[in-house]
Amino acid sequence: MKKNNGNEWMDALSFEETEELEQTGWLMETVAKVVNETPVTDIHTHLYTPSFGEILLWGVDELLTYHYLVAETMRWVDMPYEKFWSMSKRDQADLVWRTLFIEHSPVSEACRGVLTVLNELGLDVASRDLSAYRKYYTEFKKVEDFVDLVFEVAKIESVVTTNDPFDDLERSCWLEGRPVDERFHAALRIDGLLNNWEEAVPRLNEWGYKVSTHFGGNTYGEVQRFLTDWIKRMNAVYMAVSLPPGFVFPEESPRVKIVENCVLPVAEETGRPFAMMIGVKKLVNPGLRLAGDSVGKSHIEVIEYLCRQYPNVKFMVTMLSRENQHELCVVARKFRNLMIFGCWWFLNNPSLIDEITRMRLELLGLSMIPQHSDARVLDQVIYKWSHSRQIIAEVLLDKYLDIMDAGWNVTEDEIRRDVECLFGRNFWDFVGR
Ligand code: RAT
Ligand code: ZN
Repeated sequence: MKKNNGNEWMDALSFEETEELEQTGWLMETVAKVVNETPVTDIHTHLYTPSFGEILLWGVDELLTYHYLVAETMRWVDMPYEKFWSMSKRDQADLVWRTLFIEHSPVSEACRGVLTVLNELGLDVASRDLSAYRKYYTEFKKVEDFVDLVFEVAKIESVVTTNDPFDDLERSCWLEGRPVDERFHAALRIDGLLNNWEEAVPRLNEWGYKVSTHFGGNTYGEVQRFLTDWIKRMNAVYMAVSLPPGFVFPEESPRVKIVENCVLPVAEETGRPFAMMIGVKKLVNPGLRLAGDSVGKSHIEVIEYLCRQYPNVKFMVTMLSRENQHELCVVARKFRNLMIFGCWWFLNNPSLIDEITRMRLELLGLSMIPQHSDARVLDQVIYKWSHSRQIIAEVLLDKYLDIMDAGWNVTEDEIRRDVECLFGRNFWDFVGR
């Protein structure tokens, strides 16, 4: 075997081998290019349309106090949780920066994410100069300008936000009828109804929906009215809930009664999918607040049951535990009213995105939604998408190479079509828009 010395080694290859090599090079370049340029619809975020004001988070202090990083910081510092929460945001950010970036190398995915954001925004990451990063953000006079920049850098076309009528801050924004940027689409989040019925009841009554804790009178009809009112008010593209690992259906519980008698009928009637995000164990460590949730394995039979019993309802599902991923792909093969999406939360790490995306492509081909960002801070869409695009490109390339080995050829237009499906069309077709 000759050494790679100029083009000498290519001379040693047969015509077929040279052609194959060229084809592989073309494919690598084209897949990377298409995956990097195709605009994304980010189907699950915690962002808000800019007119909602301060609840749309952005900037380096918000990046540093992301709850993923708070959890990592608290492993190193010997500080009561309450003391941390009593600190100002800036002091919290300083502590995270010192602990995770200066005293240790920032190798975790959430740390790396901060670096990617700063780097893609053109800041000098090597300088480690937190005050320079803070200064950069003060130069944006209007959040709208930063939104435009982030959408451009991340190549995002639109985002779906998580909108909770039980959250007083955002509720008032909706009731005031603040204008919604057309790139921001709402998803009606209904954890408040399904996971906390006892507390939801007095609030619903206060808002004019006559419901009772034990489902007397026209409670189901009134909850349906609440859901349809808010779907209309938000022009919501789907309804969503996060659920514990123990979620089962059917069952004698307020949650299941509401799903069965209110959510599913409204989903069917409005054509809006019901998105279930299953597997979160809330507050296993309450001191950590938002950072205190964990993961558990969930029951796949629930998805089989719901998809079979309610063929006219569209379900979007993501599961939090790695152990559920294979069976979830298999169920998606059985039901076209099921769209699986994203590598959620603790799964949004390169090694797992790689594994899950491969598995999905192998079992479902292109009929799935490979990723969402879950961004809580606007800037995060930059890193979440740049990291995911890189992996999706690698996995897709492998899959195209495999079919090329079998004699198939793909064109650039076909690659573009495929990536467009993954990055937006599958979602919009599924929700029927
Ligand atoms: O990923 C997260 O930030 C979690 O805290 C949750 O928000 C989760 O994504 C959810 O939507 O419940
Ligand atoms: Zn989320």
